[in-house]
Formats: sequence, structure tokens, C-alpha cells
Amino acid sequence: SSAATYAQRNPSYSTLNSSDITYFRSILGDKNVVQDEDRLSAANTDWMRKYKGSSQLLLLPKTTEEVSKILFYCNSRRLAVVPQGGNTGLVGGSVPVFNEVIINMASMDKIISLDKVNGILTCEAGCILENLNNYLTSEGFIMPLDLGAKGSCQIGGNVSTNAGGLRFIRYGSLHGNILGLEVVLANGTVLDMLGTLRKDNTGYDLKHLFIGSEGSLGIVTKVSILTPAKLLSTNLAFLACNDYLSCQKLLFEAKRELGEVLSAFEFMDSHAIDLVLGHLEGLRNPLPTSSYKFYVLIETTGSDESYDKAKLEAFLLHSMECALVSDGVIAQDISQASTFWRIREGISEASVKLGAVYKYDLSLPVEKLYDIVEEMSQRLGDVAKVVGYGHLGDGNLHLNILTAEYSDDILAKIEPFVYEWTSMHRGSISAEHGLGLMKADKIHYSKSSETVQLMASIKKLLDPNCILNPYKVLPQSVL
Ligand code: FAD
Ligand code: 2HG
Ligand code: ZN
Repeated sequence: SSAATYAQRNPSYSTLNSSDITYFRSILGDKNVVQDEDRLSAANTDWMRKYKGSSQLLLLPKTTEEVSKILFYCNSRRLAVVPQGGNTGLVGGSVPVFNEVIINMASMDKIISLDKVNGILTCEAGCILENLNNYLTSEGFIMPLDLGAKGSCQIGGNVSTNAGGLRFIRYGSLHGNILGLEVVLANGTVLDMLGTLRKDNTGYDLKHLFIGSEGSLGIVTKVSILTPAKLLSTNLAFLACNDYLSCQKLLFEAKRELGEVLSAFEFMDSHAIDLVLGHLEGLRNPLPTSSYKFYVLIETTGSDESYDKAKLEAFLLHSMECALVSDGVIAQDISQASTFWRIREGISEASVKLGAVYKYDLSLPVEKLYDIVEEMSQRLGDVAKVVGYGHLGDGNLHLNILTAEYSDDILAKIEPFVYEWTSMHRGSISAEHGLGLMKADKIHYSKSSETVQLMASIKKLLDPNCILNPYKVLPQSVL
């Protein structure tokens, strides 16, 4: 479907002309001004193939100065732009809605420095998350975040979506781990906030405005980030539970019994497992029987190989004795561990293989978190497959609803019900993926009108012509 079905084009934006192209070529060089149809088609289409824009131009800046010149020019010409990283976003935020100019950060992919005494990495925004993690691993550190899209997503995209992911339970949010940013504002002003201090209370901490602002307030060009030490021993258990209450109790126990080594607590229902095993090559259920309703992945990371392993084994044994866990297995080597992770991280990839998928990324109180999956499943009956999984340790459910094709009838059964339900339970309609285009008009389910008004004032202060990522994050009606 065209992204344009989600919004009305704002007539105050200009359309591209040949002197614009000439100008961009003069600052970026011919090969970084892309008008090739195939490359544009890829950059216009989101990861799910759900949102498609019709941009005629993709720019690939190599330096902060180039980003600054592009934005200065676009702002004075009123050309709307979409900042783009790895284009793995799941809410339609990273692709144009109409013919906005795409500014992709892939060519700004240099590591600037690693302070090994304090564990602080400084790099350009276009660095791919997995490359950063590989580099750090060789230096004895790790990235404080990890996610299934690591092979394509960029640190600038991670910062701009405030990505959560698989290590959040251990290392927390990017609001805690990002120490500094360099950002270019809509008018081309370069904001140097690239500090590397853990503590700095000299007034308003403006970098936080850009963490999670989804390209609507500025373009992130450089990042400094706190990187934890790489610890020696990692262990991973794949467990089955018969009911949701057991998963919940298992989380409670894991926090007590594995506290200081716990590094991930992920959960999947049987529909999620069936989906992955049915659609991705070479994977099978690690457990001998497959009649369980829920599965949990528990990872521990510590510095004492034998002690850490014994601890997880004892936890597993104890959880089986008191019947919280029905069956379970601990990965015996790195290859088995990566297979377990592949099952969890492969759910998104498998979820787009059936045809259409409606994705919801909810924060909910853990006690209530699975109720919405069951209610939704009852509401929809046979017309859809309802799948629940996510970062249980963080109270973050991923609700995926799979159907053969997108239909207004099905959508009307899902929305606004899912948002009303979430709001009624004081949850958030986006735990980690952001609002993007999909949920710009739904922000009021999670934020008061006073808060939304202040957000709109900040947006207008920083980007008075609204050239940055239009139609995303905030409803058009408040701008
Ligand atoms: P893009 O998709 O290119 O952009 C995302 C948003 O950020 C857009 O609004 C864009 O305009 C803006 N943006 C990108 N770069 C910049 C920049 N330099 N400056 C300003 N704005 C910018 N998300 C999670 O939180 N947790 C997960 O566990 C997780 N797992 C995923 C697994 C898979 C398989 C996939 C496909 C996605 C997953 N996501 C997850 C969603 C997504 O990958 C993340 O949100 C990721 O952080 C996006 O990074 P990106 O570089 O691809 O950004
Ligand atoms: C995950 O945790 C991601 O796997 C993606 O956040 C969730 O695809 C989804 O709905
Ligand atoms: Zn997630």
C-alpha cells in the first residue's frame, strides 16, 4: 500500500527541480546523489513492505558539514526530508510518505575513538550495530544493546528510535547509555553535545530530546555511548511453561535467584514458535515434545564460568521441581546458543511470510500482558493468527496479527480496540518501536493533550518549516 493513504500531502512543501539536483551534486559529488530507480524503490519501501513512498532523490552525505549544507538548503527551499538509517523500522517512520528527499546515513560509518579506560565508544551515526559490536568484542567490550536487526540497523537509527532490544533488562535504556550526540538541526546548525561524561548537570540535557524523536527534530550525525565490559561466561536456557502465570512467576524468581548475572528474559507463545519453525530454514524445537503453550529464553552473563553455569542449572532444576517449568535445556555450546537466539530473533522475519502482518509493540503491566493476546485472538477468530512474544523482563509485549492480506475489516476489529485496551491498563502504545507514520495520530492514547501540545511547540521551535520527517510522530492537527 502507498504510504500516502496514511496522510494528506502538506502543500507548503516545494517539489524538487533540476537546480536542486545540481546543487546537491556540487556539495556531495555525483555518485552520492542517487536517482537510480531500483535504489530509490528500495529506499522508498519499508522493511515489512507495508509502507511505500515515492521519493525521487536519495542523498548519501559523508560528513556532518555535508548534512548541515543539505539541511540548510532544504530548509530554505522548503523541501521536506526523511532521515534514514538501516530502514529496519517497523512503524513506517523511515520511508517517505510522498516525495520527501531521503537522507541516508550509511556513508557516515567511521569509528572515531574507543576510550578503553572508561569504556566509551564514539562513532558516526551510520555505523551498523553488528559491526560496532564485533569491533568492541575484539577490544574486550560489547554494545549495551542488541536486536534482531543488528546486521542492518545503524546506531543513529537505534538512537533515533530509542531502540530497546534483548539486553535492555541488563543494561537499560539508551537514555542511560548515550553519553553524547552530535545533531544537525533543520536549519543546518550543528549542535555539539558529543560529551563523554557519565555525569553532567549543567542545565537541560538536550541530547535526550533527540533520543527517540524518530528524525523529527534533527539528524543525529555522531554518537558516544557507554560500552560494558565483555564478560567471560554466557549461558542460555530454553524453557517451556504450561501457562502464562508460570512465566510471570519464573521472571519473579529469576530476578531473585539469578539477579546479578541475568542478562535476558524473553518469552514466546507456541504460535510464535510454530511460526518460526514453519517458515525459517533449518530450525527445530530444542525440546523433545512441542505441546507447551509458552517458551522462555533466559540468558546469564557473568565472569565465573563454572559458578555461573552451576547457578543456571540449579535454577532450572528448582523451577522444574516446583513445576514452574515443564521442560528445559541449557545450550551446550556457542552454536546451540546461537540457534536458540535465532528462534527468538527470527520471529519478525517469519511474521512477514504469510502475507500481511499488523504489529503492535506494547508496554503493559506484566500481570496483564498476555490477556490482550487472548482477547484479540477471540475477537478475530479464524480470520487471523494472533502471536504474542517479547521482552517479558521489561514488560514489553510484541503482538503480531497475521493474515493473508491487509483488509479494512480486520483493521477495524483490531483498532482502536488494541489502543483503548492498552490505554485503559495504563500501558504504552509503543514500548520501543516508536510512533512513526503508523501511530502519529494515536499519540493521545499514551500522552496527555498538554504533553502533546508541548511536544508540538518544541517541534515548531526546532523545525519551524516542519521539513524533518513530516507526517510522523505527531498528529498533523497539532502542528
Ligand atoms: P531506520 O529504520 O532507518 O529509521 C528509524 C527512524 O529513525 C526513522 O524515523 C528515521 O527517520 C529515524 N532515523 C534513522 N537514522 C537517523 C539519524 N541518523 N538521525 C535522525 N533520525 C534517524 N526495535 C527495538 O527497539 N527492539 C528490538 O528488539 C527490535 N528488533 C527488531 C528486529 C527486526 C528483525 C527488525 C526488522 C526491526 C527490529 N526493531 C527493534 C525495530 C528497528 O530495527 C529499530 O527500531 C532500529 O533501531 C532502527 O534502526 P535503523 O537504522 O534501521 O533506522
Ligand atoms: C523483537 O523484539 C522486535 O523481536 C521486533 O522488537 C518485534 O517484529 C516485531 O513485532
Ligand atoms: Zn522487541
